[in-house]
Amino acid sequence: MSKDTLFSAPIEKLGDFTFDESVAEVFPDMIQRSVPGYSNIITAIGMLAARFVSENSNVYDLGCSRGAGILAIRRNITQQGVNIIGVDNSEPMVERCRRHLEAYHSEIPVEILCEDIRQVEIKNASMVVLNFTLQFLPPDDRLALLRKIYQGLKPNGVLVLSEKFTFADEKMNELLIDLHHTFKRANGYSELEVSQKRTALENVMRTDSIDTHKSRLQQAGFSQIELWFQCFNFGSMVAVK
Ligand code: GEK
Repeated sequence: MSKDTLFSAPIEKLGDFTFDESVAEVFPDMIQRSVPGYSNIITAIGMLAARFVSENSNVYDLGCSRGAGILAIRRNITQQGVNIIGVDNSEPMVERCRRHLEAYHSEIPVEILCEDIRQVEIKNASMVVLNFTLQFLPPDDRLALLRKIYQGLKPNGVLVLSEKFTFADEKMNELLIDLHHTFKRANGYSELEVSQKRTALENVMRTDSIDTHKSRLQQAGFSQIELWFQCFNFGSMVAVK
């Protein structure tokens, strides 16, 4: 696995973070060392798929990156007639995702679309995954996407929404951010890497509070919503139609 050293040397003009070739190359290492609980969440996505995916339905992974969520889903479903659709608008990610999935044998059809998740049609879905993707959409576009997902889900279908959160209480917010940075340093990132990455993400990733997510999901139509996992300022929610 290629190691993420993208922010290890001082960068004079720190541009906005993008999912380009170099990020796609080191992505599995980057997300594993940067997102507390990432592998637990991927495992749980597989468990939720086993429960919620229904026969003859579609499963969507929106912002699928290199396909970790799709693999977990594919390994855990025995239901017949299921189609998995992965969507990502980064060409380098999509290319690697397709290659990665081809390396494992499965009878379950998977289609990887290189598209913007705001443009794809969601239909006949029993499960939709937004694993750390919604935070990269402009805030004004988030409700419309969730509405589209709600409309495309079948009754009893599930949405998994994982995000980095902000917290209303300033002291708590600082504490959880600080613990996240401690987590990154424990995983081998230097102070410089942590701070340069933070700056690069500033304009690209706008995080919401758990309350904002809950009320937005309600506005989109969901009535059963729960936070099922949290580690520091990262977490994952489930919403059932
Ligand atoms: C995982 N879910 O490994 N349309 C399509 N894709 C997008 C858009 C958009 N508008 N905006 C961002 N992306 C994955 C991890 S990473 C999370 C998801 C992170 C894509 C982007 O190209 C990237 O691959 C992904 O969303 C976010 O479980 O890097 O923190």
